[in-house]
Amino acid sequence: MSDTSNSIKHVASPLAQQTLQDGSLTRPVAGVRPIRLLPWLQVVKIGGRSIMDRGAAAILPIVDELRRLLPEHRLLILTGAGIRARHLYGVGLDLGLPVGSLAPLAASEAGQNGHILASLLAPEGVSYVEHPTIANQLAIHLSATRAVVGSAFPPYHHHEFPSSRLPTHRADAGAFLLADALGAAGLTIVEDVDGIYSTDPNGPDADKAQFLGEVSSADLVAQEGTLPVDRAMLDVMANARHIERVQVVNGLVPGRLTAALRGEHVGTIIRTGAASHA
Ligand code: GWN
Ligand code: ATP
Repeated sequence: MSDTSNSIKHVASPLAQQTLQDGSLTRPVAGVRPIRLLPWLQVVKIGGRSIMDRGAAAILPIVDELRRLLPEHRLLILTGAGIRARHLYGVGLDLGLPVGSLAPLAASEAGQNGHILASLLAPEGVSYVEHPTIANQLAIHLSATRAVVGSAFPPYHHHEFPSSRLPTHRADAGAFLLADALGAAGLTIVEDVDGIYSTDPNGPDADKAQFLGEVSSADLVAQEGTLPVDRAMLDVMANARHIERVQVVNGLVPGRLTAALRGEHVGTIIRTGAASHA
C-alpha cells in the first residue's frame, strides 16, 4: 500500500516554508499582476448626495444617458449613500454608536439609492444585484443583460477600521476596490461638480478654486482640505493593480458621462499607482 498520509502532509507550495510577512520572499510568487476578471466592464459610481438626493431633476437625465449607453458598454452602476447616511451619522454619533455599527447602516442607504436607480432602468433589463451577487455572479448576470446596479458602499460592517468615528471606507473607496479587483476597463465617478479643484468650488474660498484637469492620487493625498471623493480611495489607489486612471465628471451636465466612457477628457483624471505595480 502506498503511504498516502505522507504525501498529504507534504503539500508542495512555494509559500509553505516561510513567513508571509517577508516581501522579498513572497514577491517572486505574489508580485505578478493579477488577471483581469472582467476586462470589458465599465464601472460607474453615481453620487448619493450629489445626484440621487436631488431627485427627478438630476436622476432622470442620468437614467436617460445610462439607457443610451447600454448598446455601447457593459456597466456595473454603483450608487453612493447620500443625505440619509449623513443624518444617520448625526443620530448615531450622538448616541455614541461605534463606527462598526454606523458602517452597515450607512451602506444600506447606498443600497436604497441603487434600488431606486435600478427600478428606473428596469424596462431596459437592468436590475439591482446584491453584494454577494457582485462578488460571485457578476459575469453570468452581465451575460444576460448589459448592466446591473449595486451598492457602492463596501461591506466592511463591524470590520470597519476604527481610525475615525465615521466610516472611512465609503462609496468611492468601495467602487474603486471593486473596479480594480475585477480588472475593469475603467471607473467613472459622477458628481455635481466639473471635477476636482484645489479647494471646494462651493465652499467659502470658491473664488480661489482652481480646476485640476489631471492629478495623481499622491498629489491629492498631499492636498489639504476637502475633496469630492473619499480619502480612503486615494490610499487604495496607491496600491492599485489594474485601474490606472479614474475620471470624476459632472453628472448634471448632459453628455459628460457618455464622453468619459468614450475615453474623452471631460472632468478630472486621477492617475493611480497601478502603472508602477505591474
Ligand atoms: O439590502 O439595500 O448587501 O446588495 O453593508 O450588508 O448593511 O446586505 O447587513 O446581499 O449583504 O441594505 O442586510 O445590508 O444596501 O450591504 O443586500 O436590498 O447583510 O439586496 O442582504 O453586503 O442591498 O444591503 O447595506 O448592499 O450596501 O438585501 Mo441593501 Mo447594502 Mo439588499 Mo445589499 Mo449592508 Mo445584502 Mo450587504 Mo446586509
Ligand atoms: P456620496 O456618494 O458619498 O453620497 P457624493 O460623492 O455624491 O457623496 P459629496 O461627497 O458631497 O457627494 O462630494 C461632492 C461635493 O464635494 C461637491 O458638491 C463639492 O461642493 C464638494 N467638494 C469639496 N471639496 C472639493 C474639491 N476640492 N473639489 C471639488 N469639489 C469639492
